[in-house]
Amino acid sequence: MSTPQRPLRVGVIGVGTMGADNAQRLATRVAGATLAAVADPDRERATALGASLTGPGREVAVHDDPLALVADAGVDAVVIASPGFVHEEQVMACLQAGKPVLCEKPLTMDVASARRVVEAERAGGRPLVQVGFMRRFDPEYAAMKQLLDTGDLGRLLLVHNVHRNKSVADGFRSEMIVKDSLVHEVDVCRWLFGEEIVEITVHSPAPSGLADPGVVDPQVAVFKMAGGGLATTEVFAKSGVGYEVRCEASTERGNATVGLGRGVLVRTEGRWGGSIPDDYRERFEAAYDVEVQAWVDASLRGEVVGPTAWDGYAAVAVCEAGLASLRTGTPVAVDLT
Ligand code: ISE
Repeated sequence: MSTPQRPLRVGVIGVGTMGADNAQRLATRVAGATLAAVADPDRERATALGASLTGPGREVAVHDDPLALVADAGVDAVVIASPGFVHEEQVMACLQAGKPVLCEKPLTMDVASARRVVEAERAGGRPLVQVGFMRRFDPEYAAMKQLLDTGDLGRLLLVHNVHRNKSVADGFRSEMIVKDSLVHEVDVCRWLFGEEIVEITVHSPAPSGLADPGVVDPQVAVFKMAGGGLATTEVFAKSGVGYEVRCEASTERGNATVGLGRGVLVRTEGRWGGSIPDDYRERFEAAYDVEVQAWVDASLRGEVVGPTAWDGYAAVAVCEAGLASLRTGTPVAVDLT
């Protein structure tokens, strides 16, 4: 009889919204893993989270230095949910320690640092990085990708995305709408087409009255794909409505849409509708579950699945070109050398 494998002992860096969500997920419902440690410069918050998730047979260590968590001999693999500007240092530490890492998007804040991560991983000789583009794991998106890949609908010609947040924190500038929100659709389009984005234009329509002063919200981005296809995305940070994420793919023999509605759709006299989630944790709960489970399973096998460091790098490069386009309103070529 073979001995059962020891669970993957995971450390979570960052105990904000996504970090706390993933720590909870790992402690309570991911098979083959256990939450071993949390880290945050805000020690009080990390301690409170660790204490709330400590249970019979589960001790959660608390670090205020994220690099100490990476070095902790009781941690086999790391989830990074800290702000983007510290990702490079933390991912590099994981690579150096030879520990698998699931890093929330964006991989890093600029092309040069994202490139350093790709090169360091290659130099190490084995893939260790998965980037947190969770839409790829959403059952609806995954089914659409599978359908497109069968070829039954012919070639993919156009993609139309809608990405609306009900609201975002104050201080969420125009640039963050590109780097933090639009970056998801950058990955979706590269993945659905199976091609790189070669040019991006970010249009600045008249801003909504709900937008903070000086913030371009909503924005409309147009991606030109390497094979000549086009994709449009409305990205709206303070729509005031709810969390709405849709994707429609137009092909030679029909079209496919995801994100039209969840749960029970009610039709009564003169009315049709359902509910809209408030934020991404609810809309993408299943996607996060599948994503983290897939990462744990792959880490235990010594593999990486899903979006790679290269995907993270390409997304950063497209967003950087997107920022240049946001400033000028003209198309900007994406350089992926
Ligand atoms: C946030 O960081 C996310 O990743 C959400 O999925 C996105 O909808 C939101 O705009 C971002 O700020």
